[in-house]
Amino acid sequence: MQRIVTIQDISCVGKCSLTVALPIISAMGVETAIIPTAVLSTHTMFQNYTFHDLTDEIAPIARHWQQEQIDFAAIYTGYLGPKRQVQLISDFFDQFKSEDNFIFVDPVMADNGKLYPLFDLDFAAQMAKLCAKADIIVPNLTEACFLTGTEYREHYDEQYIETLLDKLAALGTKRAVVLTGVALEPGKTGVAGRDLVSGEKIRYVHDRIPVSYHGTGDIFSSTTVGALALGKSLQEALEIAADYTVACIRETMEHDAEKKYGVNFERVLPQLIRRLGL
Ligand code: PXL
Repeated sequence: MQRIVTIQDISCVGKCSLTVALPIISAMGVETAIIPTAVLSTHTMFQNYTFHDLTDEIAPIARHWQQEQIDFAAIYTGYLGPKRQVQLISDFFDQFKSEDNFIFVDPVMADNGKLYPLFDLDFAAQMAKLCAKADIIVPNLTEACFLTGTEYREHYDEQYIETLLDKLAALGTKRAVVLTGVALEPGKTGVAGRDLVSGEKIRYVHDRIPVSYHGTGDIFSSTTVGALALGKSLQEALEIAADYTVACIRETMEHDAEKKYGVNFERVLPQLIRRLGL
């Protein structure tokens, strides 16, 4: 059985970060080790959330795992808390990266042209250094702009996307850079990326559902990592993840209007499992 490790916060209510990564990747038949970087009562789109920083746990956990010679088929990072975590995660990569595994960084920090609460430009600069150590990165358009010092645009064309991909590639990421939420045609959205080994384009276009639920980026990344750990190609993994995310949104729209509670990914898991032939 494959084992991956995911490093991100645990927001106790709100279906994002570890509360989606753990169930989804586990349901895909992949063991999911975790390092919780912080415990929050909810994610930061709620008001008055609590935040307990677990930064000091990262290095001792890593040391113990080294003593136990534990290894991982993938290292997947998402939302990271205080800035000094980035250096600790970079050290973790040095300790656990091998020839046989891959590092997947979702540089969670921003959306819709704005940084999330608690993040600043210096964090974005640190995150760019982490992206340099990754095999695969999956920023949304806003995150890509903050990572590369590019002006964010609501309306853009293929040339803007290609330039952004050039700049992301220049960060030093090894295998692929993938932009999420790329909408070049009316009513459609998808991913646009580049395989940095072959130079080939990565594209997937699907229906755009004009509602924005919290945590869907984490669902997308978790599913992509799970599919890659199962041996799918990056193109296939991204398609599986995008289709699952869309299915989660459709299922939720029928029942729940409150966006900050996330999507009903649980109800659509059987569909994902069937598609994977598990
Ligand atoms: O889904 C990204 C995410 C994860 N964790 C926390 C967040 C967010 C986005 O706002 O606040 C705590």
